[in-house]
Amino acid sequence: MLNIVLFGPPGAGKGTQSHHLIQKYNLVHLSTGDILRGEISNGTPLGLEAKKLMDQGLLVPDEVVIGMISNKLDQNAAAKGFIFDGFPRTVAQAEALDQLLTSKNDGISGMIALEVDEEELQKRLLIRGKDSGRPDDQNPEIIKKRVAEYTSKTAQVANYYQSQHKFYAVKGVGSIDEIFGNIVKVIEELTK
Ligand code: B4P
Repeated sequence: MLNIVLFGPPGAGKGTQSHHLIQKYNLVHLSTGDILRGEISNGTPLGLEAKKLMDQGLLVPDEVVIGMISNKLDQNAAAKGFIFDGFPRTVAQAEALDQLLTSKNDGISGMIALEVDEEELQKRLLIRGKDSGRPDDQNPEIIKKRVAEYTSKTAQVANYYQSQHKFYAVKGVGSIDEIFGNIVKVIEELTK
């Protein structure tokens, strides 16, 4: 199976590139951000709890997102592979994902990290905030908080995959097609 972790700070283009990748490789897209926003719009207890944290730019507890991913893996047992978008965001989540996949005789093929500077991230998210209505995209202070959460809790997830020799960095600035082409080159190497 082809299992890719698409990694990067908020607004790096993970969601954008995931949509292209699932079409090209016929994979299942698992975005914890999208799943959580689905829970919020359905008004579930989980969604109500998650919203309080997401609106402040904070991460949702590990056990919540790990449980969600575990359910999605079970629901998609026949998948050819997965794009993990926005997950894992902590080392505990990365360890849990490895355990879940190992129990299915599977594993992560590689992590692809989109590299984008903070000024560009701010710009992109504020533009998206104008149309998306996402509260976490509309306030520069909340965006800064999300980037701070990324720096303090999420950036180290790259070291986790680096130590397994599964880490690949791709420049995340440029046209969407150009970035997609560079991601595809990494995947072609991985699947040779
Ligand atoms: P996410 O939904 O994962 O949000 P994100 O990091 O902002 O999105 P992404 O990087 O995918 O941005 P996109 O491609 O859309 O998380 C939201 C919140 O959910 C988190 O803050 C947290 O609270 C919670 N959460 C989610 N997962 C969690 C987990 N595992 N553990 C704990 N909490 C979790 O790109 C952004 C914008 O840039 C778009 O408007 C796009 O059009 C634009 N763009 C993309 N590529 C571009 C390019 N090349 N050039 C110019 N613009 C580009």
